[in-house]
Amino acid sequence: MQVLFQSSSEGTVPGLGIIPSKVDLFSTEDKTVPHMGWNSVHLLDAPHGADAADEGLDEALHYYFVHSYRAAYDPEREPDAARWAHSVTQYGREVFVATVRKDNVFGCQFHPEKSGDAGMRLLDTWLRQPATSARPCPSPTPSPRVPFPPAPRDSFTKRIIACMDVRANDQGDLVVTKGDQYDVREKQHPTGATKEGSPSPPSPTTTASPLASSATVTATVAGAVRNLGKPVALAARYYAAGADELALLNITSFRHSPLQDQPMLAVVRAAASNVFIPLTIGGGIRDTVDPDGTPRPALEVAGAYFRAGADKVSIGSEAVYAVERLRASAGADVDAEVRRGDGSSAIERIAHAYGRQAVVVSVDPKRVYVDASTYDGPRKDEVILGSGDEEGKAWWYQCTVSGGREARDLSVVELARGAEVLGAGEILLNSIDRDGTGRGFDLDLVNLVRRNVSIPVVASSGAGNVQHFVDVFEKTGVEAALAAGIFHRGEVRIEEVKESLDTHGINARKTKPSPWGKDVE
Ligand code: 1PR
Repeated sequence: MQVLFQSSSEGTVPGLGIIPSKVDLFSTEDKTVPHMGWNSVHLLDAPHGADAADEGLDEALHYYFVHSYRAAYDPEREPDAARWAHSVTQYGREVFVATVRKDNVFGCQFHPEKSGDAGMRLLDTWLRQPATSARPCPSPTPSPRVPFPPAPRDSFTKRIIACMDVRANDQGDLVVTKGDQYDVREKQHPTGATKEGSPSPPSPTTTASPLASSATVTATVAGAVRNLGKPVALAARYYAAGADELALLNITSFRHSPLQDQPMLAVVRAAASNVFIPLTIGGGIRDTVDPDGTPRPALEVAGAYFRAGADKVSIGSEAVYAVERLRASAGADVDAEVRRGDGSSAIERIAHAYGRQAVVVSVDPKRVYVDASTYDGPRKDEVILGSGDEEGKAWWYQCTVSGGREARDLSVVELARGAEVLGAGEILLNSIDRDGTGRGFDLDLVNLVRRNVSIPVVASSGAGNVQHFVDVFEKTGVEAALAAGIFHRGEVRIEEVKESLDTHGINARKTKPSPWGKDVE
C-alpha cells in the first residue's frame, strides 16, 4: 500500500506517486513503535454509495498490523489523498489509513495473509470480485467523508502467544518440549505426568516425524527429553484455538545449527502453510558454518526462515554478545542515550534488510540475590526489593546465553536497551526463575524492562492460570503475554484466557468460526 504514495521518510527512493501524500514514522510519544499486533478498522463512507463492507472488511474483526511508518488520515489538509482512503485505524491517538481503494486497486497496511480468518475472508472477497465492485473514483466533486476523530481508546489488542520450545529427543525426532527452569529432561518414571494433575499421556510415539499430523503427547522415561507433542500439529491446534501469534524456538541450536539440513525449516514451512497468524522462529540465528565448510551468515539463516514462512526471527545468545560489543565500543559513553552499533551484528543486518519489526530479541535473565543494605555494585539502580512473600529479599537480573547455561556480565536492562539501539523491534522476555513453575509472570522483571525500552515487550515464563494473564496486562504495560506448558498440557485453553481478558475489560482479539478454520484441524 505504501508504495502507492509519493514518498516515505523510511527512505529516499520515491514511491509511485499515485496517491498524493507521504508516509511518515509513528510518533512514540504515547505508544510503543512498531505498531505490532491486532487492531480493528473503521470503514469510511464510500463515494457514490459504494458499500465498503462488501469488499470483505469487517469492523467487528481484528487484522494483524506490523509497521513503524503510516499514512496519516487527514481529510482537511489532504483531501485528494483522503479520497483514496477506504478504511482507517487508530493507534494511540493517531488515525492512519488502513486500506486504500480506487477502481480495481486495493491496498492494505495490515497483513491479510497473517490476519487469520479475517484476512482469509478479505482475500477470498478480492479473488471473487476482482474488478466488478470497482469504485468510480476519483470523484470530480469528492463526497465529504465522515471525519474520524480519535476515540478515547484505540482497539489495539493485547496478544496471547503460544510458544513451542522445540528440540530433537534422544531418538532424533523434533518434539515440543518444556522445561522447569530450562531443564527439559523428565524426572520421573513411568507415569508421564510432568506435573500433579496434568493429563496422562497416551501411547508412546517415539519415531514419528516432526511433520506428523498428531499432536500426541508421548510416554516418558526418567532422563528423557520431555515430549509434549509435534510442533506442526500443535501450531495448527493453537491457531484454531485463537492464538494471536506463535513462537517456535529451537532450544538446542546453540550447540550445532547448520543451515543445510535444518529440520526447523521444514517445520516452519509446514506450519506456515496452514497457520495464518504471525510466526516467530528462534534458536541459531547467527553466523554459522555448514558441515561442508560453507559459511552461512546470520542474514542468510534469517532469510531462509523468512522464505519458509517466518515473520520474525528471535535472537538469543547472539544478541547478548552484540550488546556486550556495543557497550565495550562505547567505552565511558556507555550509558549515553545516543549510541549506534557498527552495523556488523546479526540484529543490525537483519533489521536493515527486513525491517526492525522482523527482529525479536529473546532474553533469558536470572535473578542474582544481593544484600540490599550493603550492595554497591554496578546494577544498584536496577535492584528490586521484594514484597509480599519475597519481603526482605533483593535482586537484580543477569543475562545468560546458551539456554541459560552461562551467565554473562550484562543486566537485563543493559541488554534490552542495547538491543533496541541495535534495531530490535521487540523483546521476548523470559525468566529462568519462573519458567515452568506456574507461579505467574515475574511482574517486577516485566515492569523493569517495559519502562526501559519503547519497543513492544512480550512477557514470558511462569503462567499457571488465566488470572496470571490478567495480572500481567493490568499491572504492567506489556503488549503481549506468552505461555507454553499450560497450553501444551491442556491445563488452560487459549479461549479461556481471551474470555477472561474480555471480562476484565482488556482488549483481546475475538475469532469467529469460519470455513477456513477447518483447514487446520
Ligand atoms: O541463543 O539465539 O540460539 O536462542 C535459543 C532460544 O532458545 C532462546 O530464545 C532461549 O530462550 C531458548 N531456550 C534455550 N534453552 C531453553 C530451555 O528451556 N532449556 N527455552 C530455552 C526457553 C522459555 C520460553 C518458554 C517460556 C514459557 N524457554 O520459550 O516457553 O518460559 O514457559 P511456561 O509458560 O511453561 O512457563 P539462541
